[in-house]
Amino acid sequence: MAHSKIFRTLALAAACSTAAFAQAQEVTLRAINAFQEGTTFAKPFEAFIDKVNANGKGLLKINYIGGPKAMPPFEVGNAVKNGVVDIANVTGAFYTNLMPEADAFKLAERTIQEQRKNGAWEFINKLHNDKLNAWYLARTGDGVPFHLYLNKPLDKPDLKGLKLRVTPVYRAFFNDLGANLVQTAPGEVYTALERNVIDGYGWPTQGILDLGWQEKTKFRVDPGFYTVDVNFLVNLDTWKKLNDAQRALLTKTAAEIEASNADNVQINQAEVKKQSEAGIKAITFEGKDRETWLNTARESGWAQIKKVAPANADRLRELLAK
Ligand code: 173
Repeated sequence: MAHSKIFRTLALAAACSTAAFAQAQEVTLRAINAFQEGTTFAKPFEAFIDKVNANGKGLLKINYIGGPKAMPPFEVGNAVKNGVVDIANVTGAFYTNLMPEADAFKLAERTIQEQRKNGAWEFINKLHNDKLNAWYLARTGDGVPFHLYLNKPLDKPDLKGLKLRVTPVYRAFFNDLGANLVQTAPGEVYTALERNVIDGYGWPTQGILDLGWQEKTKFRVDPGFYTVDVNFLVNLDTWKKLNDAQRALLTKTAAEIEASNADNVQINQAEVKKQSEAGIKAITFEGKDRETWLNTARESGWAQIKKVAPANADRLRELLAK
């Protein structure tokens, strides 16, 4: 009797200490989103958080602080760098102040899966390590191009006289075609349209109905250009402190989310249909105009990278372009 009682006591103590150990091991990461909660470019990250939290019990938890109301989009890169947040969802265009090379991610003509094979991911991860104190965990947005949306007609690839809302994504291209530019965060586009202070704006194929912009938009210019990059970044000190199982969970879940980039082709089609139902008309450049539009986009984009990141521009083009 005495023996079995001692055994039970020891077993209980062991169980308790295992539980205590597991609990001490669970890490909570603070997450921020550069895109408004629930909108198109926030969603893959939100799906990522849900999956990690469902599968990470006792190991790792992500505390989702939220979107641009919690932090202005152009400050997210700095917050990751300084460790104010542990993980973030943010496009390269919002952190070119810290990493000029981030303006090149939109110029990728290879999927993230291809980039993980040809060394592009590794090169770009190293840039994030060095310049942003971050680990480049995932890239979403593959397969989604950008467009110019307008409230004035346009019959050729010439933007003279137009005042356009931009981010670094569109800056060199629209500038080289003669436009006047004003930079805003996505959250200011609706008001700018409403007050007629812009004639148009750059934005991807997806997402313009999220914030009601279809009410204030007449035209979409086709074809689209470039490819969206919306990246999951982890503060590098946080990343290094995680154990193998925690890192493996984040890496595996990131790969699952990256696999769903393949859905974008279909989502683009559905989105174009919704735009058309909302009354947005396509202005489609064909033949020589189409060539001028796309070539100017690409060459203005790369010329800009050469200007702001001369040491890395050629290597980035080799790795990202075809
Ligand atoms: O705000 C923007 O137009 C922009 O740069 C962007 C980048 C990726 C996805 C959506 C918007």
